[in-house]
Amino acid sequence: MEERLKQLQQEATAKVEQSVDLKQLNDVRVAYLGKKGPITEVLKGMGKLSAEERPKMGALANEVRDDITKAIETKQQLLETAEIEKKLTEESIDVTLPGRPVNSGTHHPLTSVIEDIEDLFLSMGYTVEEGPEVEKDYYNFEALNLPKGHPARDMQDSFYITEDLLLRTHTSPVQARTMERREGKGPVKIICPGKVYRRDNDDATHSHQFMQIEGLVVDENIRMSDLKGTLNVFAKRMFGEDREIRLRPSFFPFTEPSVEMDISCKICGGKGCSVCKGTGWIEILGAGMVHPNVLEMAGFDSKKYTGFAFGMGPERIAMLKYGIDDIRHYYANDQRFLTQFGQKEFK
Ligand code: 2U9
Repeated sequence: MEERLKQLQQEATAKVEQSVDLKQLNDVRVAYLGKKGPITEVLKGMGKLSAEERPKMGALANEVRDDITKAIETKQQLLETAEIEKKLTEESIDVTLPGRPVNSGTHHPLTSVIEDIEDLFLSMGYTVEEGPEVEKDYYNFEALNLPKGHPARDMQDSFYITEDLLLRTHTSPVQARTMERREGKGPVKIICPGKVYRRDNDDATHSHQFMQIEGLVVDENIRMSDLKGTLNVFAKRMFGEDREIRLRPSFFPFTEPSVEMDISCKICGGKGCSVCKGTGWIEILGAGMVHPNVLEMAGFDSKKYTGFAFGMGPERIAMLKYGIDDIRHYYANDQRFLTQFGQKEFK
């Protein structure tokens, strides 16, 4: 029996040594130490031994089993380490490889121009106000001195949703709503950027949806000279300190008197060219003193308060600033156009 146990020990440790992976090693464990293995088989024959031999053989069998177990454990550790190392070398990455370029977006030119204009007026103490694009007829027209039947509110020119609701045709209703919320108390000093809608056929200079930025100042003693000074600062900061402005008389239902503002043409320096159509001046925006009817309808006492307002189209401003020749470029989402305005490049 002693011979058999020693032989089993030699055989098992040799097989443990020869195992090349964890599966083979486990097969050895099951074959030699399992319930149906040869060591169990040998122990079953212990009953036939004499009383002196039995404990000796028992001790030897335990020793053999412990030896095989230890050999398996040592080999298991070796194989596990080898497996981890193999995985690490196979899965290693080359950290010296150059990175893949990532496409990063840029500001849309209209967004840049709108943010520049916002920053400019914020620096002069204005706040930015926004409002709904689906607007009530009252705020879009009535409150702005455009009563029912006024030619400027022709059904053909606006997108009506119901008899009383339409897509706003300008951002002026935002000013009307803001004034109403202030309950007749000045000062009001706001700019209102946003999308507006008109029933136009799209071409190089018209779009059924475009942007506007309007401004409104209402307080005691606001005069035309305040408007002119503000617009002069705006024109010079936006287009360059060497630009001159001029105001021409105009008409808007919500302002009286009303004006249109031109800036001197930078291309020809006032001599006349194709950009300024030979006049030396370029039209930039409309403005005027807030009509007393508009002040009263929003709950302001027109004997105590006066105000000025102005409105401009960021598409036109960006066209002049960047030399863009077709309004449809803004909405086509063509990367060849868009990438010209950001600091970062699409790759
Ligand atoms: C209130 C009172 C007065 C807003 C004004 C203009 C003149 C104007 C257009 C120019 C070209 C917009 O982009 S455009 O189509 N706007 O000329 N807008 S005064 O006057 C207001 C607005 C609200 C309560």
